[in-house]
Amino acid sequence: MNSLGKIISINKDLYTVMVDDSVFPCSVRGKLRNFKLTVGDNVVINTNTLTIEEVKERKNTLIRPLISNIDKLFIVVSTHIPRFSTYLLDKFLVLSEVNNIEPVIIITKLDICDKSEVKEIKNVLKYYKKLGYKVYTNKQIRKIKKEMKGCVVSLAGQTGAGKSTLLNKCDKSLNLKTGEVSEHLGRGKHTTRLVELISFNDSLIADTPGFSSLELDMSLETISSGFKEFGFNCKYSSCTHVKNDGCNVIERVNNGKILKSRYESYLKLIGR
Ligand SMILES: Nc1nc2c(ncn2[C@@H]2O[C@H](COP(=O)(O)OP(=O)(O)OP(=O)(O)O)[C@@H](O)[C@H]2O)c(=O)[nH]1
Ligand SMILES: [Mg+2]
Ligand SMILES: [Zn+2]
Repeated sequence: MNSLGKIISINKDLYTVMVDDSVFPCSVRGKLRNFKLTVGDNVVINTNTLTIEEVKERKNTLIRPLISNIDKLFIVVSTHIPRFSTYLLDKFLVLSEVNNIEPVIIITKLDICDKSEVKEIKNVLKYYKKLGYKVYTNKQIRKIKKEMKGCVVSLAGQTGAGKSTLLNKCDKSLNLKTGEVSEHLGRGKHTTRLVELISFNDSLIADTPGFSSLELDMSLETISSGFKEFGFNCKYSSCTHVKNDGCNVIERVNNGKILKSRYESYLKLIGR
């Protein structure tokens, strides 16, 4: 019998496929052998032969870790060890925007962050809220669980940011391994290694390794489109916002309408 399911983990040639509440260990056959299936793929399986027969079109795919069909990206941002980085945050936001994934920003380690620094960070985050992004702290578990409901969610964020810790707070029985952050390096050691979708709270969640080597392999136009406040009303239709000759974006950076660090992230992402 054929059933529609979702790949929740891949280990070498073994594909674990979830159909409703059951899990089937499957292999791949025929022409699909040459196709790189990913966690999150919606597939048709034959429940007698335990083979994947067909893969459905994806709505998006993230690479490193490889995962498809994400509804929401929980961007976990540490305020202290590893240090708060608007650049990383902006990078993940661009990644979400261009892949049509709703981003949710979750701030961690406020308890060990300097009070004055917390104030500064909260001020910066006001700008993101004004852009329409949801921002929570990792203490707001009830709200975060509500965000998950009915969704396929991937976590993203630096190693050591507190992704696994956050999921453990959502559900103790998950018992995900969390790691010590090296004080010296200010970063973790990739405690989470495998990518798999975990089913809980009426949602599917991927706790991911830290995306430490996240590269945005995108064109300048695509990166630019990921900064939603930039808009398209510049002097030139194909403005790259790097020359100060009437560029609307630069003007808005100069008069404080666009957060300076956002613009700096943009320049860094396009290699300027
Ligand atoms: N003080 C404090 N420590 C935290 C918080 N969140 C996480 N930690 C600690 O930070 C360390 C790293 O947390 P993890 O949850 O393993 O980080 P991760 O993002 O899953 O890291 P990788 O799996 O390597 O990507 C652990 O020692 C946690 O206990 C927080 O809000 N406050
Ligand atoms: Mg982890
Ligand atoms: Zn411009």
